[in-house]
Amino acid sequence: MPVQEQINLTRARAWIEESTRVVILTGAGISAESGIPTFRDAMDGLWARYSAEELATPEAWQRDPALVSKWYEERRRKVLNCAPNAGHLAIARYQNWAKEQGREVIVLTQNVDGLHFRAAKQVNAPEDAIIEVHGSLLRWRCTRTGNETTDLPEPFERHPLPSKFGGFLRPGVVWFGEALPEDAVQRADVSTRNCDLFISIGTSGLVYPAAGWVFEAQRHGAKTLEVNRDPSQHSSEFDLSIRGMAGEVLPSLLPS
Ligand code: BJW
Repeated sequence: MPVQEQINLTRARAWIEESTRVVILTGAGISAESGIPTFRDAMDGLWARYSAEELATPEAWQRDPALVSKWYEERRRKVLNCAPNAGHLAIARYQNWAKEQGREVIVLTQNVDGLHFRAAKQVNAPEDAIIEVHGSLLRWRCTRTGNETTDLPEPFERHPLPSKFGGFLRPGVVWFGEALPEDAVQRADVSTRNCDLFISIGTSGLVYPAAGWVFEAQRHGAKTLEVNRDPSQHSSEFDLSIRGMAGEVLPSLLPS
């Protein structure tokens, strides 16, 4: 490992060791090593002519609900066949370690794949400290009543699926232009304002409000650390930026 990277890692470890209230914001990069394409990776196969930004909108659903339902159902099945990787597990073990020491580590994830929860289950880590700010691919919502369900046919026999409440089932994710869940935003606001260390992992920093939380933490005096494979939108504004794959960096960075 280059000397500068070694120095950064040592400094980051010291910050983590001394921090008692930590917020971790994760993005698609943390799930890449589980085999899940990141949001801004080019799509393949039948989907190559679409862009994810185009499909993840209420307008796309209005225009062609069958197409959008099919895309999310494929992604849902893929996720169910993937497993948490070393990065998810390192975070879950760190949450356990922190809990034993009376420290707080909150995970705000933009991912809709449920892998942080599965990692937490695997190592008995606290699940109430994981907040899915963009919803979940695994829960689908009735367009008429807002009722959510995880009880879904395998595979879907129609697209979109009619819900038993008279509407159709749409994925329980947050599309562009939609509000994030109110309780998630509230927990994100409180935890970012009160943390002493904010760690961003595997996110391009392009999508708000999540991309702005690091600045909120900074304004309130937190140190900020980024772990990302490539430079992100805001890399230069973090106090420290570590370049690398989450599944390789996190097990050696986080205590367990
Ligand atoms: C690795 C790695 C490895 C790879 N290891 N790293 C302020 C300014 C400008 C615009 C706005 C603003 N506020 C709001 C907006 C509008 C909009 C927005 O942000 N637009 C921007 C594009 C400019 N935001 C919204 O619309 C939000 N809603 C909102 O603000 O509502 C207001 C409102 C209030 C009241 C009433 C009504 C409305 C909603 C945003 C929802 C985002 N949803 C999506 C789709 C979810 C469902 C789905 O998955 O299909 O969430 S978009 C997409 O982007 C997805 C992701 O969670 C999100 C972030 O992407 P992420 O995770 O960063 O992935 P990538 O692919 O971009 O990056 C991966 C990174 O990992 C890369 O950097 C790689 O290098 C790295 N990497 N492998 C480590 N192994």
